[in-house]
Amino acid sequence: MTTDNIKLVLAGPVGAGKSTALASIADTAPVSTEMPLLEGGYGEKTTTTVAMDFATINLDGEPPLFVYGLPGQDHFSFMRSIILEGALGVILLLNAADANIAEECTYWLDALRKTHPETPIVIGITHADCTMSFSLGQIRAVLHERGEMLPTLTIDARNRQQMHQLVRALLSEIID
Ligand SMILES: Nc1nc2c(ncn2[C@@H]2O[C@H](COP(=O)(O)OP(=O)(O)O)[C@@H](O)[C@H]2O)c(=O)[nH]1
Ligand SMILES: [Mg+2]
Repeated sequence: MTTDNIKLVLAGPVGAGKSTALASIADTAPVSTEMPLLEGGYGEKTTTTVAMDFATINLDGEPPLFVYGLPGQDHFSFMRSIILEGALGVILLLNAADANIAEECTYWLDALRKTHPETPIVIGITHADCTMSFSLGQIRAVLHERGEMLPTLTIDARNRQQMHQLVRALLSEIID
């Protein structure tokens, strides 16, 4: 496989940390389409991604990676297939502080697998520092049930090094 033009996609629900993750790893100023949330806020969040986020990243002097963030809201789900077109891998970010994290995991894997049954996916669990009630076992159970073996790491989307680790985990799945 050539490593030219590697397109990766960040997926996951509103508030998981997709836009933050992209800003953390970006080596070019991220392009973002943040707009005020229509119906009040979501926790402390008052804006959301309506079309996509985009940035390029450079790892270890390799050719740049092109990373696109999907909008999390259902309302903009029509954008997902457009952005996923040609993606070589997907990072699914899930929020550990969301009591429905297992359902979110199922929802997003269903949505991704419907159009991309074979595309490598890695899962990043954010906000683990915000909750005592999350355990990785919740995600492992979902994956086990589906028969999917997806690398799953706990990361902070604000942390560049941890995000690089997640991208590297995805690249090794792609190049496998
Ligand atoms: N405490 C904590 N905050 C995080 C973490 N990851 C992301 N955030 C914050 O979560 C908020 C929502 O992130 P955002 O990137 O807008 O989510 P998006 O809707 O998926 O794009 C931001 O305020 C981030 O700084 C994490 O691991 N821990
Ligand atoms: Mg966003």
